[in-house]
Amino acid sequence: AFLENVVQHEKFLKGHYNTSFIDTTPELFVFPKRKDRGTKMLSFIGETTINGYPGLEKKKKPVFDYPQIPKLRLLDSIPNGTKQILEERGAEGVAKWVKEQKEVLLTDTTFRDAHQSLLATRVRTHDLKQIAEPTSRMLPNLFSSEMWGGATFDVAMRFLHEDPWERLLTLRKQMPNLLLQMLLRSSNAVGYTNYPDNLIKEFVEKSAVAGIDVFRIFDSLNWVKGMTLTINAVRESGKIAEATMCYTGDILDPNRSKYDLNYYKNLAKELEQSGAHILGIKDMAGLLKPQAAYTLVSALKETIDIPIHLHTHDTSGNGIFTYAKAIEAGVDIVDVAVGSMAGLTSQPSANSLYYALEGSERKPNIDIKSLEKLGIFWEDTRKFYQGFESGMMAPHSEVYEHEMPGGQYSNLQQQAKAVGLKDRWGEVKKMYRTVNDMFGDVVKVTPSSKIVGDMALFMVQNNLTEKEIMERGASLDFPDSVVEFFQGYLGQPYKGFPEKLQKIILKGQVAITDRPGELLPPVDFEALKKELFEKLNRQVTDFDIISYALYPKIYLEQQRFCESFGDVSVLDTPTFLYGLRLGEEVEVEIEKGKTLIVKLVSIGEAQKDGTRVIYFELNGQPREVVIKDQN
Ligand code: 3PY
Ligand code: ZN
Repeated sequence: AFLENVVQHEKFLKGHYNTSFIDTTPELFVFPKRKDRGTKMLSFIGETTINGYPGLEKKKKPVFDYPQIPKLRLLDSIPNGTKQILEERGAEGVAKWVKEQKEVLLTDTTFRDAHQSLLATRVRTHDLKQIAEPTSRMLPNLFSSEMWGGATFDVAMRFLHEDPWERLLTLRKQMPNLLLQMLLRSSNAVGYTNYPDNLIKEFVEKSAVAGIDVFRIFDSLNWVKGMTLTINAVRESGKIAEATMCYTGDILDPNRSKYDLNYYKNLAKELEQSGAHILGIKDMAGLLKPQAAYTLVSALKETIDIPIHLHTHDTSGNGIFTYAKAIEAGVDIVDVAVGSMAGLTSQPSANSLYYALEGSERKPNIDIKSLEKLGIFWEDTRKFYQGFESGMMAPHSEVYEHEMPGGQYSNLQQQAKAVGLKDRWGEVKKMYRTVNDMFGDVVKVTPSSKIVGDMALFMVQNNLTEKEIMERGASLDFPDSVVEFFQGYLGQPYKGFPEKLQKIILKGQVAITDRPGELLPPVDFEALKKELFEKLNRQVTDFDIISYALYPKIYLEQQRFCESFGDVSVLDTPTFLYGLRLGEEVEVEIEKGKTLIVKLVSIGEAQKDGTRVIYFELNGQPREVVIKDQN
């Protein structure tokens, strides 16, 4: 093992060694633990079989149809796409190419926002990688695939027990022809809080290296000052900076004059001047009504020269109508999802848009039969995650009232359930809007939307009204996120904070008005590397260090989870979420060419200490694990 460590060491490989190499390289003496992958995996399957999966109602494992992967002629090479345009012409070249296209271009959000919005972000890499290459072969004319960022980063570690970087690297290989796009919360990266500047730069640089081509950058308060550093970092990486403004309010409503047409025109101009290659309009809740879309896009087309990329959610059911009007006004790219993962809180359906534009010269250049085939795969795959559906069954025009982002709807619902407010969800939604108004009508998108959500939960849970907050707020302990927001740690809202409420919440603490990233001490990556190495007893990659810097607790928990249960990303999703039925047998490919056959033989009676023995067969050999029954 020692020799192996030496010859595999990066310094050794680069020839950077001399007589002190062994003395000064302590990691050479760290040997991998003998791992019994089989036992770890059986422990996880046993655990899930007996205790269920966190956040899912425990029930008998349903029988699922296995999702059909479209049959393709794999001998043909993958057709070229926008990725090759970026490689040949650079970011500016892509922007120019976009403007030259007559038809509307499409971004497919199925791999990110669609499931973030419908299934609480739970879709696993295991499923994505079944369909990534077919997607890139069947939809080579997409502008991009949005497949990373937003909530996927922390959910991957926290709930799916996988490495988000692995997902990116895997999909990058399988989709070599498409621009891969991520959602980046600017100075909040893929988290819920501001990070130091050097961490943001490092995150962008490494995401670009790992495969991201288009960075949709937004600030949760539309604060341009919070975006310029990120835009510059993306430009320096040679990738596409899609600087984005979040749409809130209603430009058609004279009573909502805070965010009027001029507000958006000025913002767009500022973002263009800040170096955006593309302007994003992020209608995260689906509030942009059709006529407003026409007015907004027409005005922006006259204001800026860069292409415009529109994102909406179909919550109200008006998504296709909104897109049709935006397309009429000249929008260049719109976000859609594959039919069976579209609609409601997700993006409008690519399939429906295709038919809606029949007869128009801007009809997208996309193969509808391919979309339908991919839809069949997703229809079955979605069923695996049924327990995470929000329960919304029909278009929900209430969204124009509560204004909750599509990506937040199912998550806040889970949060409400977790604090015992499942039956008061209606009140939570109403309170969400009340809090918005109390906060001075703020842009609500992660993380500002989370703060509005936290406050709404806090008020419903404690049966508090707006009046009570204003009258006896001094005696209340507000959620930390709310306090930090009013301290200015997410940046500055347009037209400032409501002063009276700010005083009540801060209770004499000072608020900052500078950019938070400037005030935070820079991350010492070398020190973190050392710290992690000591904690984990293994070599750590640059990706590990970033994950740890962004989410220290969750990252370490995930590492501990791996020590106990191994790499569970290899399990099929029904087994991952529900375990096994008695007598059921599954094949698990633990690495290329190496498959384990796992069968659940029987479950022992509960012992006095609450444990049960679970009897398996692993490749035909009897094996048992002991699991504590938490029921
Ligand atoms: C995110 O930031 O994750 C969002 O999807 C916001 O809409
Ligand atoms: Zn969205």
